[in-house]
Amino acid sequence: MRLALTLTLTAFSLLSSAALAQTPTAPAVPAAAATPAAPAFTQAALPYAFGALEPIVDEATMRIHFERHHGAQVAGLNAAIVATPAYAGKSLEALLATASTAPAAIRNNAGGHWNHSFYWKIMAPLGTGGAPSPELAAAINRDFGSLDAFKTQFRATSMGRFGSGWSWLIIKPDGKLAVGSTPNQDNPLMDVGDFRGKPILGNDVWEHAYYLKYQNKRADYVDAWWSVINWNHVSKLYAEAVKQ
Ligand code: MN3
Repeated sequence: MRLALTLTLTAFSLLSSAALAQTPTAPAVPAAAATPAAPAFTQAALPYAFGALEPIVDEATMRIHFERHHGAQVAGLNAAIVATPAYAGKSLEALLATASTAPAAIRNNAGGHWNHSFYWKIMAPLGTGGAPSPELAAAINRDFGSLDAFKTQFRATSMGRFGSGWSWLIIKPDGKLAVGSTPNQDNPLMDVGDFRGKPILGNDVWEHAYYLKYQNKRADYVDAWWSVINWNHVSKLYAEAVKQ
């Protein structure tokens, strides 16, 4: 005990001497903050209850889709960034913009996280989603002829996606609206493919989005889905996009 105390005191006096020997010419710089950990991506809460889109999207599908499918993509994205630190600290949008050169785990999970976060918000319980704003309605009429003609094209695009993917309504760089589809978890914000622009509406046509209720009948899901569109939110996205 005495030895330990002596050693401690000796060490202390040595340190003090060393400190006194220094003649700082500049104010002491605070110790550098610890390097922040890579920002973990997190899943925002659903803007409604799991059963809120019944009977169009059933509660079990919503729960599994949100908790397991989307949840796994958020966890997978965080794990992929830990595995490839060059991607740490980038925003989700930045990851999408460079997806063509990213590892598959980054591309797929970043896409999945963005796509699902978007998808939850462009839906709303029956009777609450409103209608396209006059500005959006005018743009739809200008570029598709009518709302019904747009829906017909969107439906055909959704049905034409072989396997898994998404169908989208985007604003192209030239300001025009366009409908198209992307495979897997790709989206029009990625630097891949030639269908690029700012999405304002998108439907998940992976079987996991509809199979429990609609089984193989994707067309029934796509047709029913219009009644839970949050046109108020889609109109807001349109207004924001054309303002930029
Ligand atoms: Mn999905």
